[in-house]
Amino acid sequence: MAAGPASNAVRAAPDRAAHGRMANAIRALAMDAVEQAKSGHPGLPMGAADIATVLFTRFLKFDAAAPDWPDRDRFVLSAGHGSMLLYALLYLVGSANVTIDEIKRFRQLGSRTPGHPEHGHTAGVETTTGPLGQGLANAVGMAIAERHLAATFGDELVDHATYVLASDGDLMEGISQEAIALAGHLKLRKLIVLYDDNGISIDGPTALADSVDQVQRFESAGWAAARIDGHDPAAIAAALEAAQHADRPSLIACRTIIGFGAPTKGGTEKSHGAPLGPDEIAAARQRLGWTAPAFEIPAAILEPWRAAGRRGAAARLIWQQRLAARPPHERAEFERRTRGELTAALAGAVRTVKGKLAAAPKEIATRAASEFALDHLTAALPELIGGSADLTGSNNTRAKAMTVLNAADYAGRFIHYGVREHGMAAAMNGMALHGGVIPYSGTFLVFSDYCRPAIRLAALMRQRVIHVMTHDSIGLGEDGPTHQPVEHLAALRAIPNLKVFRPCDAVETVECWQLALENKDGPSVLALSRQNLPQLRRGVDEPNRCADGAYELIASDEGNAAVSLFASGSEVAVAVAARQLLAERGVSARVVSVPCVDLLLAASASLRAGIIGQARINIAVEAGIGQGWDAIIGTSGTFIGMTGFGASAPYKDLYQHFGITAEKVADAALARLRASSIQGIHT
Ligand SMILES: Cc1ncc(C[n+]2csc(CCOP(=O)(O)OP(=O)(O)O)c2C)c(N)n1
Repeated sequence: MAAGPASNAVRAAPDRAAHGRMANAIRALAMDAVEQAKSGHPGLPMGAADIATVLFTRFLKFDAAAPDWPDRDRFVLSAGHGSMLLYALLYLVGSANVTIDEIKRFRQLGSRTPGHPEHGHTAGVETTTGPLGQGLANAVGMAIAERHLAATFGDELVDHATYVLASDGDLMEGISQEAIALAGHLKLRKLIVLYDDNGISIDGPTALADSVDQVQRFESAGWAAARIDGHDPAAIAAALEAAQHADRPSLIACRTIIGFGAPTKGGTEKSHGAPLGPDEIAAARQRLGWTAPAFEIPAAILEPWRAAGRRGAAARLIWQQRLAARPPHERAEFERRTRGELTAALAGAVRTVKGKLAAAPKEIATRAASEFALDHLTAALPELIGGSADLTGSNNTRAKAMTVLNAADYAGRFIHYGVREHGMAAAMNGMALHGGVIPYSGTFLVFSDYCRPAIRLAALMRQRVIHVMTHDSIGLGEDGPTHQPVEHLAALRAIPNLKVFRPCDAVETVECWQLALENKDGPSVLALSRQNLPQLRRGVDEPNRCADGAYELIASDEGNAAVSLFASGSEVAVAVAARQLLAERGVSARVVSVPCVDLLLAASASLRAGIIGQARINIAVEAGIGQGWDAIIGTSGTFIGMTGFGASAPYKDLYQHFGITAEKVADAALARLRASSIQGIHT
C-alpha cells in the first residue's frame, strides 16, 4: 500500500540518549505539576512518556501553531486521568494556550490544565476524556469521519490518522469491545491504538480482575496487533511505521512501567493517582539524570520539542495550497462543512415538508414523520450521517436515498452500528468532534440509558449530535415494561445543555428536527412515538412554532381559560380531546403543546409566563413520570402520567389501564374546579 502523507512526517530518530532526555521532560513536568497541585496522576505520563515522545516528534502530523487544521492527525488521550501527559506535550511543542504557568496551575480554578482534559477549554485537546473507554470509542468515530470525508472530498484534502493512547482501564470497560468490533469491521486502517500495557490499575495489578490477552482480542476483531517494549524508541517507531501501512486498524500493546523512573513507587499502583512526594521525586530525578529545577526544561531539550511542534507547518501550508487550488464551489463546500454551518437549503426543505403536510395531512407515528422529514433534510444537508443500533426499520432513520457506509464504500451515509448503543453514541461524539459531518442515529428511548455517558459528554463538550429515540412511552405496547421508557424523559432533561424534543405530530417533528440541526452547541434527543398520532397542526406556519419549547396549540373558546392543559408528544392529542370534553361541560380550556421543556425553561421569564398563562388550573399530561413538570404547572398543578413501570398489552389498553385518557384529564380538571370554587366560598 502506498505510504500516505502521514508517513512523510516521519523524521530521523534522535539518538537514544537525546530521546531519553526529551521523554524525561514529560516525566519531570508530570511529577512537578502533580506535586504542586497535591493531586493528580503521575504514573501514566511517566510510563507512557517514551511512546508519546516518539509519536509526537516523529509521526504525528500536526502544527502546534494551528491546532484546528482540519487535516491534522488526531491524538486522543483516552485515559484522561493521565492528563499531565497531554499538557506536558502541549507545552513542550509550543501550544499557545498551555504555557509553563498553566502547567504550574494544574487542576486549579480557571486554568487551561483541568484535572481531566476538556475539549473546547484547552486547544489541542481533541475530546474530553476521563470516563474510561469513551475516548477510544470517540476515536472510532473520528476515524469514520475521516474515511467518509476522504471518500467525499479526496485524499488531497483529507488524509490523516487517529492515534489513541489507551490504558488497561479503557480496555476493561465494555464500551471498548463495541468500539473495537466496529472499527475492525469497518477496516479503519488509519486508526492506531497505543495501549499503555503497564498491568497496573488503582486496586493493584490488573491480574486481580483481568486475564484477557488484548492482542488476541483485537486480532479477533479484525485488527493488526503487535506487542512491543514501550520504553524502546526504536521498537515504538517500527511498530508505528508498520501500523501506518496496515490495511486495518492497529493495536500496539506497549509494555511499560507505570511511574517509570520513580524508584520505589514505579511499577506499582502507588504511582497511579497520587503525588509521589518530595523524597521520591528527588530520587526519581537522580535516577533519570534530570538535574533541572522544578518546572524548568533546559533549552537544549526544549528546542527539539519546539521543533517537533513546527514540524507540520510546511505540510499544512502545502495542504492549504491544495485547498486553494480546488474549484471555488468545492472549496466553499469543504469550508462550510468544516465550520459546521448549515446550507441555505435547510429552510427550503423544512418549508417543503410543511407544505406537503398541509396539503395532505398525515396520521402517522412521529418516527414515520421523522423518516419523511429526513428524506428532505438529508438531501439538503450532505453532512448528515445517519445510523441505527440494529433498529433501522423501527427507528426509521434511513432516508430513502442513503446508501450504506461500510468498508467497501466510505462515501455511504448510513451506518449499521450493530447492537452497540454505547459504542454508537460515543462514535457519534467522535464524528462531531472531527467536524465536517453531523451524526444522527437511532435506538429505542429506553436504551438511552446505554447512550447516557456519551450523551452527557456531548453536552459537556457542546457537540451537535442528534439521537433519534423511538418507542418513547407505554405507547409502544406489547413489548412491555422492559421496553417502555418511564423515567427516561425526566432523566434526559436533567442533563445540562441537552435538548430533549418530543413532537406531537408530523409538523412538530420536522420543526424539532430543524431545531436539533440548528442546535450547533449541544446534543439533542428526538423522542418519537411508535403509534400513529393525528396531525394536529393544519395549514402552513412559516415560523417554527416549537422554537420557544412550547406554544398555545389551541386557545380557549372564550376569553380567559379556566384550565391550561400542557402535554408533549403523543399526549397532546389526549389534551386536545380533554379540552373538547371540558368545552361540552361549559369549561373553557386551552392546550399548550410542550415539545421541548428545556427550551421553554430557558426562555425569558416574560415569554415563559406568557406561554404558561394564568389559568386557575394547570394540568400536565405525559406518559412518563412527573418529575420536572412542576417548573411549568407549579406545585399546585396536577400531573397525569406514570408513577411506576408499564405493562405488556396493546397500547390503547395501557393508556386506559394507567389512566392517561381524555376523560381522566377532564375529570381531574373538573374536580379541581369544584374544589377551588368550594374553597372560594369558604374564603
Ligand atoms: C468509567 C470509569 N470508571 C472508573 C474510573 C476511575 N478510574 C480512573 S483511572 C482508573 C483505572 C486506572 O488503571 P489504568 O486504566 O490501567 O491506568 P493507569 O493505572 O495505568 O494509570 C479508574 C478505575 C474512571 N475514570 N472511569
